Formats: sequence, structure tokens, C-alpha cells
Amino acid sequence: MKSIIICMAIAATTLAACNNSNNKTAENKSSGTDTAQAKPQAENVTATTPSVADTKATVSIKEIVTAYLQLKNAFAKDNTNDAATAGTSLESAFKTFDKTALSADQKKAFEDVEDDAREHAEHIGKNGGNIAHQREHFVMLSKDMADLIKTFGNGGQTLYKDFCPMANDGKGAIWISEVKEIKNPYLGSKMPTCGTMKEEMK
Ligand SMILES: [Cu+2]
Repeated sequence: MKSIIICMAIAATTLAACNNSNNKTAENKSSGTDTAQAKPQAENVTATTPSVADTKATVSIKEIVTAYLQLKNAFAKDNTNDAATAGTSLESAFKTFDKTALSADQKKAFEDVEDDAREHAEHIGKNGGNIAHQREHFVMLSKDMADLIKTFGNGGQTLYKDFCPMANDGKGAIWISEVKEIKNPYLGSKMPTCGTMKEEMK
């Protein structure tokens, strides 16, 4: 209980800072999408808003997203070995991703994060038993995933971008989730509900 209060207090005091950093990283296109008020309207247009990706690309990125979510869920349960397994799956999902159907813009967006994300996934895969180190990689991997989903869409699955101000040594970190409730992959059972949902990803 005490830890939850501390978490809430930190979340409240860092809210302004969070919003600032959020604006900085999201300045390219999503001004307003991370506010709760913008959501109902956005929800109504979901079905009619086409993703930039074609069907094939959406299917392919789904494998990447699925492996990432398995990884995230393993971290939420503090399970370093399952995280390693999922990390290796994610690494191979990146390796086997078929880029031939991508437009030039999509290809560039994918290649912008590909090497970085694959390397983080590989390190997570090879560091079963060292969950702290795995989670360090997960901080950067999650940013890559957010970028990918922005470009390729959510593959028909509702996804949320969550933020925990206490993760990453108090510097804060995001993750992507398939569930609305907070299940913190950085703090696990120590503080499972620390964090806030920042954005519903279309
Ligand atoms: Cu490493």
C-alpha cells in the first residue's frame, strides 16, 4: 500500500515533466492524441481510418508485436526465463520480417529501428537470469516498438502506450500493452500497477 502511494505521488509530481517529454518525443504528428479528451472522437473513426500499411505488412508486423507482448508479459511476472524465450522469438520475428511488400517510406521507417530493436531483443534473449539487464534493453526496445506501431498500425489489435515514471532508474520509461489496465513490466510484482496509460495507439 505504501509503495502504491509513493508511486502515485511520483506519478503526480512528475506529470508535468512527463507531459513535456511526451510532447518532445511526439512532436512530429501526435499533438493531442495523448489527451483523454481526444479519444472518444478518435475511436469513432478507427474503422474508417486506413493504416498506412497494406494487409501483408500488417500481418507481418503482428508477429513482431505478438512476440513483444509475450516479452512484456514475462517481465510483468518477473519471469526472466520466459522473457529470454520471448526475446529470442522477437529477434527471429525481426529477422524473418518480409520487407518486399513495403513502400519506400515504410521500408525506411522499418530500417530506422530494425537493427536497434533486433539487438535489444537478442540481448534480452541471451540474458536469462539477469532480469535487471534485460529490462534495461526493454526500455529502448519499447521505444522502437512505439515507432514501428506508429508507422505500421496496430495490426487490428487495440494497443496502449503506458508510462511509468519510476522505471529506468527514475528516468521513466514507456511500454506497449494490449490491455487497458496497468501491469508494469519494469517493476513487476514490486509495484504492478505503477504507471499510467498515455495513449491508445491506432
Ligand atoms: Cu545487453
